[in-house]
Amino acid sequence: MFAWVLILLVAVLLAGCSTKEPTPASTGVVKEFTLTAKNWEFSPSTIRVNQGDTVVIHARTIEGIHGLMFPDFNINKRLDPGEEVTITFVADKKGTFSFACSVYCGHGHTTMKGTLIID
Ligand SMILES: [Cu+2]
Repeated sequence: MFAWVLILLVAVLLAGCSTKEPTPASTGVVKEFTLTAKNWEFSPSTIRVNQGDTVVIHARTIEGIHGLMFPDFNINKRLDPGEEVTITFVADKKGTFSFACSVYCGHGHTTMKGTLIID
């Protein structure tokens, strides 16, 4: 009896999942960027891609310890000297979004920001 209830429950859950909105598909276009962080700026500070692009960012710090976060894409990485961090995500929504340093790095920390434009 319990097994049947369990099977029924799993079936209901699976059916529920299949009715979810499909996430916008990637166009298959990959846009790669090399991004450096230093006190207190990102270079480049503006990244522009098209909706559906897969964005690959190779990030590193050339001065101090910083972070790199894209709050709208649930990305938050720490940048330690001598290490390259690769971030990959699909630009699945149009708009202008900000990215910023997520590790306190001194008096310029709060101004350490960049812009992600998705057309
Ligand atoms: Cu910082």
